[in-house]
Amino acid sequence: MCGIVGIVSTQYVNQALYDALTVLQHRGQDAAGIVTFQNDRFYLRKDNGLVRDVFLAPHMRRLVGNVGIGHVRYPTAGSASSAEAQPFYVNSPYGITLAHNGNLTNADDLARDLFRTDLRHINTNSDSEVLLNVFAHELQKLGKLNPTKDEIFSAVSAVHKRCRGAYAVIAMITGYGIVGFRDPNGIRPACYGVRETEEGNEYMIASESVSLSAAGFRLVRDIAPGEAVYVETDGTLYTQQCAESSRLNPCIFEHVYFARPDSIIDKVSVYKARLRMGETLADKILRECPDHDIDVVMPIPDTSRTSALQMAHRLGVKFREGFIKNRYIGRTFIMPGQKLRKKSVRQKLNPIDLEFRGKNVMLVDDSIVRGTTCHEIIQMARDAGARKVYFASAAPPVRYPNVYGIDMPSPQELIAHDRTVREIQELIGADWLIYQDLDDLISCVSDVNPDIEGWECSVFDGYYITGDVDDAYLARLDAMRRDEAREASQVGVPSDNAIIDLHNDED
Ligand code: PIN
Repeated sequence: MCGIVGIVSTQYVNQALYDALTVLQHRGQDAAGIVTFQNDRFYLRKDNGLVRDVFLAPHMRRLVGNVGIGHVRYPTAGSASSAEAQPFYVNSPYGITLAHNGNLTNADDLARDLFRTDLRHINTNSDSEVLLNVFAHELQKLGKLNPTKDEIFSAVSAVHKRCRGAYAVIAMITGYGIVGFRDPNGIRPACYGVRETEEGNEYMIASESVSLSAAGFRLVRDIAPGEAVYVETDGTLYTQQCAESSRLNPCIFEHVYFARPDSIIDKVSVYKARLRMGETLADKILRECPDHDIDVVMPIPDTSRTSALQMAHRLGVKFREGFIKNRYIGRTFIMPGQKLRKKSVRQKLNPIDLEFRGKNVMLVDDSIVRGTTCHEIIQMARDAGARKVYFASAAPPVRYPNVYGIDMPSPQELIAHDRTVREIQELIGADWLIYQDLDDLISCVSDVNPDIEGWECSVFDGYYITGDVDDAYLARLDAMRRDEAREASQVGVPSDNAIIDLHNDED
């Protein structure tokens, strides 16, 4: 998962981009980058690390200009080195830089075509570099010295024709402006907003609305699936639908876990969706076990807090914070073995024993992926004196890999892959395990925006909306993820292939 932002302003954008990336930091802590331009030159700074570590004062001073884009990266399959930090740059035509969130499912074929037919060289394993070159090639084909908005939109149309998968993109065309677009299913989020100033309108395009509101931009709307938004350097904005056919099928996992609760995505409030997840879970508990003996509902911080709160309210039982999270924990390094995992969970979370002693506790998490942390947490609850430990997941069982930009472990590492709920309950050591039903989860995010035709739920149901994901593709992806995990564990690099660490590591 990654975060992207682009700004056209009446003043220098370096600080505003930095601030926006900080607000989007939860979407990726692995690498960060900003590129700006002034007087037909662009200025780029990118590296591995958190926003606060990548941009020091001297870097910021060099990022001059009123137009720029930025990126925070969480690595997806095939991208791990600092050479793959974004934005990517290609010098022809015009000088284009690009920031991408998502994953192209036909990147290998595209890379081959780019080399053989378009005579373009791809120097990394990143599908984002492929996407940039497709866009650049399609713009170059038009052969114009100065690109018009229509030519830029037609290059986006050509990208839609060639690229498959998920992509929310912001590209900057040096000297001209920025263009943001979303794939024809709108899988990954992107929205834009305006800030009216005396000098004229300023625009921001970003992954999540929270980065707009935090910087004083008013959310105008989400970019529609297949649509492009082009903002020229003088602040003139154009929009156009660039896909032949489009349907809005946003990723449901944004609401489960990735997005910040103070964001609104495709008109759906993430916070409200999480509240509803707590309600539907409570209703399921009451359906399945009307005489339950839950004394207290406890979130596993942080994401699940919203759902847990509402679940407790609906059940009419106490809500308590039983686990306190250490906000200052550093990165955990992969060292194979259960011992380390145990240590890292216990470093991150500490129980308040009093809240557990003699109680039947219902622990709530946003999702269960590998199941390793919940096993440890359940044991901690028992050690703290809980009588019974129940566990609820605000999301359904995660059973399938994600190919649209969420770095899930390989299927064999997913605890729910090929297992029943009772088997999982036993493995994690809970007295009772309850999962959200997929229909309920969908109901939590639906009914707000009639334009949403369906949800991208592949990690739960194994259905891949783009229609091009076959067993061979999944096997290749799996092999790549395993190789990366093996390499990472050999050299002892930070554990950025584990979804469990995504928010926990650095915040
Ligand atoms: C962590 C959110 N959340 C916790 C991410 C753990 C799965 N894990 C997904 C649960 S936070 S595991 O709230 O953002 O800090 O099943 O893979 O062990």
